[in-house]
Amino acid sequence: MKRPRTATLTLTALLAAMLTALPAAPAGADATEQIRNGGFDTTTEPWWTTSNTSPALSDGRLCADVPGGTANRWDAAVGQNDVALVKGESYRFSFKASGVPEGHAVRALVGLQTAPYDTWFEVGPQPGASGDSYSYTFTSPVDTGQAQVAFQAGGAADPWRLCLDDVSLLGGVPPEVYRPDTGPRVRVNQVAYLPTGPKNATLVTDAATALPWRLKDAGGRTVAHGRTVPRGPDVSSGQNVHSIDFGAYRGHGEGFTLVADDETSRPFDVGTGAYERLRLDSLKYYYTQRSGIAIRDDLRPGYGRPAGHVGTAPNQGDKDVPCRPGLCDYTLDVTGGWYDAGDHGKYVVNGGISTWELLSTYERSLTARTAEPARLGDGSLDLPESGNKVPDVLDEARWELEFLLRMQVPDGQPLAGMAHGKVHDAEWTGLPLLPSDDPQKRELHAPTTQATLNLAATAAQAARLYRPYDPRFAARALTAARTAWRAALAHPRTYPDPDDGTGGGAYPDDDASDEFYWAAAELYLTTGEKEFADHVLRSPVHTAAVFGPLGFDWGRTAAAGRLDLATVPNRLPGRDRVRRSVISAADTYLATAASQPYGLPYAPEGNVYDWGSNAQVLNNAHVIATAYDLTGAAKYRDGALESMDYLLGRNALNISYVTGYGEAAAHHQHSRWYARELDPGLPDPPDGTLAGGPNSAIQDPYAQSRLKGCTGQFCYIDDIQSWSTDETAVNWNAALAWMASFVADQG
Ligand code: 9MR
Repeated sequence: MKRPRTATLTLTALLAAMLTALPAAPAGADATEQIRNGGFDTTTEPWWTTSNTSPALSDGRLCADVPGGTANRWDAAVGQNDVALVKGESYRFSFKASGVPEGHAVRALVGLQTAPYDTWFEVGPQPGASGDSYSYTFTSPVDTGQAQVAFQAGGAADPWRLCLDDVSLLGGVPPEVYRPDTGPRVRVNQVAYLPTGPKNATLVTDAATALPWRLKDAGGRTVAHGRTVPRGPDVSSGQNVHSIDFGAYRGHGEGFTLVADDETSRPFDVGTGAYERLRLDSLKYYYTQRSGIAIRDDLRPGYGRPAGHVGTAPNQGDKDVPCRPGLCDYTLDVTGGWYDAGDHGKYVVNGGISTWELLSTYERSLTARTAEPARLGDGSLDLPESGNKVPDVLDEARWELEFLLRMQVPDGQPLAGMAHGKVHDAEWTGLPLLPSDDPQKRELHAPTTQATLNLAATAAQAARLYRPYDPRFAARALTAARTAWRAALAHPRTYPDPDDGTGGGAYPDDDASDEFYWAAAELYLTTGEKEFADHVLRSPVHTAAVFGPLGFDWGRTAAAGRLDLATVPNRLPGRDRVRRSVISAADTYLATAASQPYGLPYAPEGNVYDWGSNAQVLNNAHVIATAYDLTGAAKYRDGALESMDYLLGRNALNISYVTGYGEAAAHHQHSRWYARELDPGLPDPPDGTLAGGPNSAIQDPYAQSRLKGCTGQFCYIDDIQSWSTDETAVNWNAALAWMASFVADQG
């Protein structure tokens, strides 16, 4: 029988509770148990199991023999339905669990008991044989009487036994106050400073006056010293901070630390090697994001997996994909490309900017004074295509380009020449889920002007870059780009539906003028034709301020056109003004960085960090770095280098946002297949994976349960459930790859 709730917390009481509660504080007097018979003293009723197991009473516990050989976590489960949740109320979810043999993770969740099975809270502990106790607090994002508490245990090759006891969901508890472990108060780039580059750090302290600092080498010897500069309260973190400049030190080596205010920083190198590695790792990331091809374990040890979405059961495959009902009556082969992020969707819009930034990483190596194209050459990325005499970064980008070309509406069909916006699952799928295990129906979504122009821009850019290696592909790309351009002109306002977000992201955008500008710029740079120059020159975007505080992104693409007009050789009338606009944007970003005690060229309005802020920081740094490529002025090089410090540990959370780089680095990014946090048989994200980063809007329930009221930089949590702060995505890694390559070139 369901027990009634005894009291409702008022909002004021909730807020008071939030301010005073400590982790693991005892439940308040009005806390109410929502689970019926969580103790299993005499019966397992009303708990259910999937039909491949049955609930057995054993020593006052519920035990289930989980069969081996099922595909998904939910293929073998124990649960209880009809649990009531109140929106905004906090719950303590606790249970005891044991697993024999050990080593199996159980997915414990609170979610909707019917389709589409929304998950509001989930964890993936690995219980030991003698039993472990677990306790979590979360806040319900919904009002419902149809919640389910479930323990999913499927997906293992061999059978195992799961036992549960003391399952409890206590409502009306004070929300847990989450305090991130931020380690030592001296914040440094945990990876490396360049010997000839700037070296800055940030100290969190209440001290109002300057303090001494010491730089120590690996042997503990002081190699430099000085005094901090008090900076007062920092808006981006809410902390009181000092800055430390140890740029006068010109030695190199590993294992340095910085000591100030009785705190010792995490260790770091002074050297360039880490950036050579990061340049390659950030690009190698794309191979394991590939769809439509088996990932070879010999090329990426620990990451081998079957091809995703090629039509092998349970996949429905991307070979013959229909449109959403009523949209079209053809099917397309849209195999290949990269999975966008932690989901299995493939999006032309986000694929476009990602491809552009990878191609630009390569294109910069052809034009920038500090670059060497050989660093990105054939064999650099350990790809299946390595050895084909084509630079590996072009091989990787081509995997996506071929997919983008497949998304074009065929001749003879309505909207011929436009590009479908995206292909993804009909419904959102759960985690973890290998691409090859996704059973969902795949669907093409409506063609859009923006997608069409993403195709035009990247295919035009590809046409000039692949010409020396594969003239036929280059010609095919240019033809597709021209076709797309004409189709976009014919349908200039066919925008994506902002509500089309079931089973995949919406990528909403109600302005295509930036995409028109970008595509015209790329077509002009490749062909030199007057039609495209005219479009660029007549576009209001050409003279508009396109480098805002949030930088450029999938929805703000004008910067891509502007940067290429500034850097790729061309004869556009008034090109000098174009270059000056990049340099003056870089000056603004430098001023922003100088005003920030953490040194980042990012100060969003109202301190509202945007979704994917880490990539926005990187893209602002990309503009500063481009000003260096254009002018050779050291201040731009230094500003771009200093931006990396923030990403690699000089931040309020003392975390490196790049997996495998730095002593405390993000490694739980939201992904359906780098999901070690939920399934020990799966890997963490590969080294060189960037996390999305602080996002003030914290849209996911997990982040909401921990971070409500967070300030700027603190709106981030490294947990696989936090899809709004901690996802991986192809556009974000492209920003990292471009910058890592720039930094490596400064060695
Ligand atoms: O990166 C996107 C961010 O700018 C948007 O605000 C957000 C909501 O529309 O979507 C992000 O993109 C996600 C996409 O919709 C689906 N795949 C994962 C992407 C990264 O989180």
